[in-house]
Amino acid sequence: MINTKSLRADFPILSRKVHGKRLVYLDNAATTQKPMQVIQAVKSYYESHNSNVHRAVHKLSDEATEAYDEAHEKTASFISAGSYEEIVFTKNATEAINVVANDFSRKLKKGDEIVLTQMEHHSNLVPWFNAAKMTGAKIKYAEIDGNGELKMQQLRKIITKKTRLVAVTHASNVLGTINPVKEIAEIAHDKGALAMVDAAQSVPNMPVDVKKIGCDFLAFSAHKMLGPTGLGVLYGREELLENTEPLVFGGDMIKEVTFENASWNDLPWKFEAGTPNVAGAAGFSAAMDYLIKLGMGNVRKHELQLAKHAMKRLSEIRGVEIYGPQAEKRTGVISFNMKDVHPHDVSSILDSEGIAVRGGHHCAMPLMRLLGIQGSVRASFYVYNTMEEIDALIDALNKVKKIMKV
Ligand code: 7TS
Repeated sequence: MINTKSLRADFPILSRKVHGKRLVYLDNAATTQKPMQVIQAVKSYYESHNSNVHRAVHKLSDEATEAYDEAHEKTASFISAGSYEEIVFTKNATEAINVVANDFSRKLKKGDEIVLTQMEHHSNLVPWFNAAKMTGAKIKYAEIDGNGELKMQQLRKIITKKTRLVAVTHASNVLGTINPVKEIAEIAHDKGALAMVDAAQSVPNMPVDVKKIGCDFLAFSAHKMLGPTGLGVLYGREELLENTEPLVFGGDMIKEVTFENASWNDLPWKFEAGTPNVAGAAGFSAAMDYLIKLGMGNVRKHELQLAKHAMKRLSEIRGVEIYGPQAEKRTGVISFNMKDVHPHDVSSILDSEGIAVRGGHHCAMPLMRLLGIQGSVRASFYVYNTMEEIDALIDALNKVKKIMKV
């Protein structure tokens, strides 16, 4: 089990005050806080090893290159990919999805179909709109039921011989719903389609094994799993990445350049044009080490405990409506609304109590429309959150009711 008491001491920001109150940080689905080990890794990189990678033959460049390449290898092992060649570092999960969508926008034909779900983040919607617009391909949606879970029967029906790709979130950033991505990848493959998983909300929160899932592509961000901002990951099966066009062109992604032409570097470097985020990679390695030490199974258990407690306590407040499935079927993400109070008002009052949650559409406007709401309040938990912090959230929500007279 996770011992939050000793673990919290690793996170300097958790001891700061907000509006004179102790910080209760419950906005982890947006980004997580960073432990000293990660901050130290970035600092030590700049203090002692800073150099460019994959070019000069001097000691510092060797060290920077080693740190950067090692981060790829660690990532491959973290999600059980075949090798570091299958791990592309991008700016964030959004860019990772765009690499794949860009390639599809060159290859799709009129009449081809892409299947998405109604619970996607804008990052796994808008790039596909662009691919569809460029090619005349059609987008279809797997629907969700009243519990915020995918209707698997309907999903099976809309994946056909015309489907080229099924792109689905592993866990919803609004509902918390964990989707059966292994089953979905199997259904896609049965029809000859590829399967892409948006794992921005799953790799940080539970054990994820790309081989077990059987997906073709998978995307996530370091900053949602204790790592630095500015670093994302695209996993792709080697033979698929070999046949995927780069999104960005320039230095370091080439093998040979003449005045007329260029050939691409080996995987994964052909996707990593320009000077990459080496310091971010050093920090990300430290973040993965931290999570490996905790054990991703324990991370999942801890979040489940918090989600159960939060759902029980939230449902005791009259006028609070929670969206999405029961705790066992979700990550530590809970979206809710308080009757007759705008989510921004709830978030503002919580902020004045030192409690950070997100209020709004959570970059999932179509899902909001489907739920018949403009937005929601979202509390999302991570390894350092405690039962007492959830109780503080509940006390503050009761205060909201008093202030708003509802
Ligand atoms: N996919 C999902 C499911 C997400 O939740 C997010 C970010 C992304 C993709 C994009 O990740 P990025 O690192 O490229 O930004 N979600 C959120 C959120 O829920 N609140 O802030 C960012």
